[in-house]
Amino acid sequence: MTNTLYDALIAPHAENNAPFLINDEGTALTYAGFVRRVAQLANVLKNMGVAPGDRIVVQAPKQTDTIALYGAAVQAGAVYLPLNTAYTQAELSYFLNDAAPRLVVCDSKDEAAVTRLCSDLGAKVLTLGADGTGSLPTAADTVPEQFDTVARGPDDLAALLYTSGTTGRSKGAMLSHKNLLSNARALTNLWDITRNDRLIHALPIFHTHGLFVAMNTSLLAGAQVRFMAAFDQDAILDELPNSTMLMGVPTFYTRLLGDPRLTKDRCAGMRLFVSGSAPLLAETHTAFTDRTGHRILERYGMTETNMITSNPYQGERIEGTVGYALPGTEVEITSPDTGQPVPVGDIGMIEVRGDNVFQGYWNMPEKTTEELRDSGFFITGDLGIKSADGRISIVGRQKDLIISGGYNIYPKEIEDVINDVAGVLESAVFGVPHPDFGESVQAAIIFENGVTLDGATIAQKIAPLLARFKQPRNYILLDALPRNSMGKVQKNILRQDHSP
Ligand code: MCA
Ligand code: AMP
Repeated sequence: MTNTLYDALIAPHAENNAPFLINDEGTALTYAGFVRRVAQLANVLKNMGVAPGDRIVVQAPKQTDTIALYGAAVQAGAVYLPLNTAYTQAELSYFLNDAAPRLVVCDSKDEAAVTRLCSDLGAKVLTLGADGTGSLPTAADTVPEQFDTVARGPDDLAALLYTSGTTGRSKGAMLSHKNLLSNARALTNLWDITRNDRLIHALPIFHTHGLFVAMNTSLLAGAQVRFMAAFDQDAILDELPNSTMLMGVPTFYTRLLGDPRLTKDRCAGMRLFVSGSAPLLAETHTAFTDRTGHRILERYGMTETNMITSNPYQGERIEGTVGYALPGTEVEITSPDTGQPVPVGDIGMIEVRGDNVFQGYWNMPEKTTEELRDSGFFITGDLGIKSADGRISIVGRQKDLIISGGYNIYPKEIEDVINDVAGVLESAVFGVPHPDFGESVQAAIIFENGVTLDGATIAQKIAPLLARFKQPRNYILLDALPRNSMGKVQKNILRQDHSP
């Protein structure tokens, strides 16, 4: 029986007694122990009625069992659907209705609310708490450590990851076994990841960066992973001398640079610092090199495509550029008007094709057609330049998107929620520079005639509907929104007038 991802990432470790996941308490789960736990969790999935192709929603704390559950979903032929733990019940309800999962694994503290949401959908609920206990681990403890792996081919779905949309509705990106494995292979080779590596893992595991870029490459290479429950600056600094790699968003690096304990000596054993998910400022890149002697390797990707480009491991890493197309991946810069390639050095839309590119959006064929060409090229919405030797620089975005601390926030989603508050006529949500998160969310509000609410009241009304990281940090009450002659809101003017 073959299963593309399981056979490459998990099966080879059945007899591997080297440490794999080392948690905050210092306990190490070996690779062989991981393989056994994956099988136990796959047995739980089967016992819960999960059939091949069924979706499993996971909104649970970062635990070794959470990552083993990803492996179990792969082994059982199911589709893993991780969700940001910050999402509110209102947001969760959308994903549950859209994805129609067979099983939802939630934090123990949310069990009652999630059970209520699931009652009409026929989805079962299991729990996994921040202390590692819950009905999921309890069920896994008593079932066999072997499981008959379900056959899955390269084009079968392995994961469904939601990414917010410019229309305000989140879209589920369908990722196949081939999409994930091809990218893991490309990155492992390019970054030279081996069993001698020890990765500091402080990212969340509900997004591509922490889940696929970090975990799939580690599994493929057999590397050790210092698996932190969350970003913890002290712990990262403590681990630097015993580790070889760190993967993070730019906020990780600006925070580390703000700490005098970040020194060349402390980083002497490190061989690779990777940054992605948001633009890394050239000044951060330079300051990091000056302080540590290491040049951060910046790469670029998307949920729909996995990683697209990377600065070289051997060779020059240039600040402000995201490097070359990964092996097996083609990048074209096209005219947003005609879709035809633009001359070298001109700005255009970044498009990408390869085994890394997803299969389309779940239940949204028209969105898929809009963004994924028949030729196989995916239209990223990012604007870039390709140099004569193929190096890509991102110069802007055609899509209206704010990236805060590596989390993507689509203004349309926030505007829709604010506009529903009684008394609000319209709103415009935009990002302004922020020293820690890169960008911070701001909302300009126009009220209906005769109505005035303060920012605190609006904040209170939208709080149950939007994850905290999406909520505006500032409300600007205006008489009118700046518009161009076509009537389009000029967010650049709002940004100019209201940046700190
Ligand atoms: C936390 N808060 C935030 C953010 N994170 N606010 C805005 N933006 C954020 N990113 C708020 C909380 O709501 C809370 O608000 C307060 O900050 C403290 O929360 P805490 O959890 O303690 O924050 P933290 O531990 O300091 O987290 C910051 C962080 C985290 C470490 C930068 O956001 C993070 O891990 N980001 C990584 C995201 C990521 O993995 N992105 C990859 C996406 P209050 O105090 O008001 O309640 S994948 C992707 O983009 C593509 C594919 C790619 O290329 O990788
Ligand atoms: P997501 O929708 O979460 O998959 O985020 C993907 C988006 O993050 C891309 O379309 C880019 O706009 C942005 N992104 C990812 N990596 C980088 C990077 N290294 N530099 C600039 N933007 C990036």
